Amino acid sequence: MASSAAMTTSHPTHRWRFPETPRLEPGFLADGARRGLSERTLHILAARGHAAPGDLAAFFDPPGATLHDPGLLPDAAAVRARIARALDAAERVLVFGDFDADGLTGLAIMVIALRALGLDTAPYVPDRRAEGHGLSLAAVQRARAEGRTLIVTVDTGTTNVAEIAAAGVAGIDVIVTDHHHVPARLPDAVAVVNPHRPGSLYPDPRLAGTGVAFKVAQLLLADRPGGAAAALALADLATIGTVADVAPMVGENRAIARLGLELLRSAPRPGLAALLAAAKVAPESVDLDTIGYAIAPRLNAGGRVGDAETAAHLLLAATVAEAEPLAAELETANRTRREMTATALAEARTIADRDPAAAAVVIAGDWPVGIIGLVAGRLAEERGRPAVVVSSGVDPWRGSARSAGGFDLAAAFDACADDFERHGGHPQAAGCNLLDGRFDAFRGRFLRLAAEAAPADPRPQLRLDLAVLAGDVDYRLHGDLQALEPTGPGNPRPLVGVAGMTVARARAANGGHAQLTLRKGREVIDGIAFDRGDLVGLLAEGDVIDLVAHLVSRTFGGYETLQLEIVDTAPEGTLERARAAGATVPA
Ligand SMILES: [Mn+2]
Repeated sequence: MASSAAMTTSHPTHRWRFPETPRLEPGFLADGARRGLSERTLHILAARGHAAPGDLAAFFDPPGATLHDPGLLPDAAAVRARIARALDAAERVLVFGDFDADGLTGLAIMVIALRALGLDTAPYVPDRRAEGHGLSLAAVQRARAEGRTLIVTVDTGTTNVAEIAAAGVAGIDVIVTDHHHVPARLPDAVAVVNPHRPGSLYPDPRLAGTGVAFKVAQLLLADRPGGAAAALALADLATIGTVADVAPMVGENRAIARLGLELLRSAPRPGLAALLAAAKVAPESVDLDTIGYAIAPRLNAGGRVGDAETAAHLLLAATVAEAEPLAAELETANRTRREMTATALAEARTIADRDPAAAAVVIAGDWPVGIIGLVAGRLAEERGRPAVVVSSGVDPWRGSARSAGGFDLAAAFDACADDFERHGGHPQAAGCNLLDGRFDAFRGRFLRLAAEAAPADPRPQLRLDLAVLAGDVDYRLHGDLQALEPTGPGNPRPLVGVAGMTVARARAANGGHAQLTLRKGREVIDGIAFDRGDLVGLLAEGDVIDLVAHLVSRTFGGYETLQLEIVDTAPEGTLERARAAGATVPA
């Protein structure tokens, strides 16, 4: 047993938590064994809520076989009928997509599907600054000017009562496809395809906007020769939008991602091939992380600092030659976006540092509206508390917020509604337009709400999937964890607690990281702790520690080797106490 006189002072910076693991039913274990899954993998799945009959099939069966019937979507019959009429009359169509990666990829899916049916279809992406979110009157005017008598929205439209009425007056029908919150009053559209509609029979409402578009493409292409396969070939686009929108990587989203990753790796469409080349990413190495840090930011960059239509044209490009200049344009926009974000973030940190004890970060500055959400996200992540970043360079002032620690932003913004012209969002992310002169009042109110909700122990929580002894860290464990891929939000990379590793060496690495050499018995294993340069001063050779890490396999000069991506460390014995407590580890 470890003595309390552990020589290290590396106390955990997080609360380590073990989920409650349900008892595994014999049927579940037998099904898992048939699929070649280890008991460790099955325990993780069960603790993540996948222990019901049919859950393993949904998780591991061939993805094409686990997609749901698109005919179950609300208003599916109305969509089919209206598109059939459009084909009969050779109508011209406008597809309206939101300017973020979810909307853009969904827009590309819808345009490709409608063109495959033979409809003259034009894409329309609104300007973030001039038009904002939602179907715009400018788009309705464009449709009218071009003689387009049908608009299909993607990732937006559910709340656009006035704009859809205006389209009706202009003789234009609207089909809404969307996944956003459904208000009491629906617009007067031909169809509102939104799996969140009350009474919807659709089995899995967690689709992103692009996922809904993908399902509508399946619906419309089903009867065509080769149509089913053509629809599945759009899964690459749906995967990008799903990841970018942080939709949970379970259920149908997981099936879409498994199909999509295969396409991205083996045969990326011309626009994505050009984008990956410009980003210096090899297609065969693409995973969901790559989408999150390389692909989605480049698609979004156009909407943030340039022209969002560039990304739409890139996704629709027929050849790499056509796509290359568009990819170069997005590359430039992304670089600009990155520089702007870095400058704004540095200023934002300085302001936030003036009030280090505040339960939330609420700051205003003359920052571009297109990047305040990114700055809020970074601040929330590094400080482990909710962050609201307001741009004071526009009229009205606009704010973007990101949550931390489970704080419900949607509820908090509702409680601050008196200070807003309008507001909206989800528990994790929200936005607002402030009333003139109300920033200070809003700030006070929001900080009080955050303080009331703040936990007694403010350290962020780590949800561990598994606890193992140092000697159990091997390729078999790696294989057991790999079974959960692809991972993402809702199905995160497994976090493993490892008990009793001996520190052989700790040294500082470039970029503020710590590089550790660890011993388990006679073997050594490499560890890297990103942004934890502090560990170098806290750990000494010979210390026996517990740690929390992701287990990764790296290739160096043709050799595969295991590495621990260390998130936190603690004196030996911490992990055992955490498990015994079944909950939070004491500091
Ligand atoms: Mn969306």
